[in-house]
Amino acid sequence: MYKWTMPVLIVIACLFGVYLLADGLPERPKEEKVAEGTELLKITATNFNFNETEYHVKPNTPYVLSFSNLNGTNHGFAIADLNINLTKDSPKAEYTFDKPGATYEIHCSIMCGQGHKDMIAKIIVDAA
Ligand SMILES: [Cu+2]
Repeated sequence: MYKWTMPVLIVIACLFGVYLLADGLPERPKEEKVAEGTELLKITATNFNFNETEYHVKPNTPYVLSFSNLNGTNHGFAIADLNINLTKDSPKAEYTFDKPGATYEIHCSIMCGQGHKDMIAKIIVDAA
């Protein structure tokens, strides 16, 4: 065995460590921002629930609907009456709820497993 092998390996390992420290740190999660006058409605899904059973929104206010799966299998967030379907690949939509008092049914749009049919919620547009 060459006697310089170990020192060289140690130096390479150190350089790699420095590289990881400098470059490998995960980015801090960014606060989600929406334009002024626009509201953010965050929806998350787990097995087999949405984070709320009722989402209240203000009428005639632009909303950004932002959907994410927190854990479990892949889920979707669909508002059938509004033709909105949010998934991992298209997690955002903009919508202005213009009917005060209206209620929209939400269901999971991806066949996710045993609790799929119970993944239901509502969006309720508050009175003006
Ligand atoms: Cu599902």
